[in-house]
Amino acid sequence: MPHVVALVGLLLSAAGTTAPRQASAAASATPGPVDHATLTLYRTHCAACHGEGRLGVTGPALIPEQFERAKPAQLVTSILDGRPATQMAAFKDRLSRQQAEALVRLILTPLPVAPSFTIDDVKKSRAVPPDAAAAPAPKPVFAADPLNLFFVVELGDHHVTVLDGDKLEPLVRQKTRAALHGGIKYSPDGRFAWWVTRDGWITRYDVWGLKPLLEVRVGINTRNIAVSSDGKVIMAANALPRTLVALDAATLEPLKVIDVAGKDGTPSRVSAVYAAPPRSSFVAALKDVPEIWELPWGEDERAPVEGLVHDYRRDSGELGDAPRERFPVRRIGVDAVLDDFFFDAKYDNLLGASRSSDGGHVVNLVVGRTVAKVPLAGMPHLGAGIAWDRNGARVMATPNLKEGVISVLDTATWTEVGRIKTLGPGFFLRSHERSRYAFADVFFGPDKDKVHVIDKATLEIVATLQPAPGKTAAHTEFTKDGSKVLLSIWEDDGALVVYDAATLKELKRLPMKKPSGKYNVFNKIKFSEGTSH
Ligand code: DHE
Repeated sequence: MPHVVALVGLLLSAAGTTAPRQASAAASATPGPVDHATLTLYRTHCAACHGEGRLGVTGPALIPEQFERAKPAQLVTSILDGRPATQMAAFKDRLSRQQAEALVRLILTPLPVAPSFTIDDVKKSRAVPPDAAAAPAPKPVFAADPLNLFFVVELGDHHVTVLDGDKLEPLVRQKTRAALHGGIKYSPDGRFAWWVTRDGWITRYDVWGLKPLLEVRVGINTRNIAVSSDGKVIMAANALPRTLVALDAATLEPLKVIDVAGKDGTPSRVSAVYAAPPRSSFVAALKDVPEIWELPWGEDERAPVEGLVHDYRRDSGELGDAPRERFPVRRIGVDAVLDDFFFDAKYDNLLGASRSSDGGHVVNLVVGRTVAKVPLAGMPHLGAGIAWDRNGARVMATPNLKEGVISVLDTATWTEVGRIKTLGPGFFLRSHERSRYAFADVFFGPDKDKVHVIDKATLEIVATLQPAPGKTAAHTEFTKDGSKVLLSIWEDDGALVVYDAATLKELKRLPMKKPSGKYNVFNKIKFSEGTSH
């Protein structure tokens, strides 16, 4: 890997020009100068798993972008004590606290040149995991309804548990790479699943065979993936490097790596990528420039996209005699950087959250411009928004990461029709077409062990569940028929609690290790209005 060698050179030269710092018992582990002794420690103890260039091998990349949310003291503890349920061993018998702090200073020092992950790197990473099936199973290896399976992510020890959604019993517990984040994505027929880790590893999984099939790495710090509604393409959104990566969904061969930069050339991280089935396109939220990108996924990019009122490329004369190009980028300029999107049912409009505190912006994808602004409080978590019909209007509701409030908006007028006060900020909201209730957690603050049950007609909180006092309770998902709700007790010694969705009576508790998200195959592939997509 030539770029890794180059990076080691840059890393060494950067360290060499920096004055070594006096070691002291009080030295902090915040970023700062790094000396050659620390680089030697890194090479001796870390490089085999984390790579000479700190870009990750079997262990994750050790660069600041990877640890934006971690405190230096936590990283020191990870080095000295190891990380439970990962391959990260405890180094306290080999390293002093000062040495661990020096290593954390190195880890938190940016690389002099932004690391790259090229299409060749993607290709080379493609591999068959050791526990993979030789081929997809010709029929389900279980008797359960394949469309009523749940894939439950257990963050505690990096597993995905597949549950029979009728009996609510585990079928298999699949080991995954560390730090799986975001929803499990399914092929349109529910036959295959894909998931992605924060350090860019995508797994293709055989839902009938209950075995992994293939893996590929698409980046160093990946945000999420989306699957085209024909099931043929996966698009991955990266924060590092600043790229979108299109893959053949079946073979995980890279089709294209797209550098992401604004019209003026400013490189941008991608916040998230979404599939917009009626538009046959992917829509990407960019983190550093005020643009939204739309990329049609069809093979003949000059053919009109089905469902588009105007073919913007034909209208703008953009097509001309240009050669056919896969995944051409349509840039939609917006007034502010928008990340975290909610889409209306037809995917004509999206509501994007502006982090520059002027609330939500409604962008019409047909005409390609902002058509409304919505004064939303705090930091709405639009990706977790849900929709339903209320009093003859189509409404959507979004939880809020900063304030104890759920905003309810009319999606025709984009005006606020309700504001539900909760016990604190929350992460996730869930419902189902057949349920009168929506479930909202209170992820942050002292009431994190409570989950509100909201009547979708009156917008009132009709019950507050507290399945395990003192323990975080969050993220619900309904069974295919909407009759039961599964809720996580989000702790290492956690559980999945099953409730009757109408009576709210607890039916069952399945012990699990920090269960986070759970994804019902049917609800996901049918784009249920009560779940995120
Ligand atoms: Fe997530 C989904 C971004 C922190 C658990 N989160 C997503 C998605 C995005 C996102 C873009 C949609 C992915 C998809 O399914 O396609 N998450 C972010 C952030 O920007 C944020 C706030 C900061 C960050 O670290 O990136 C963040 N998320 C977290 C957590 O701290 C959570 C609670 C624990 C974790 O796993 O790191 C967390 N995010 C989740 C879960 C989903 C998710 C469980 C899937 C929700 C769903 O029901 O679809």
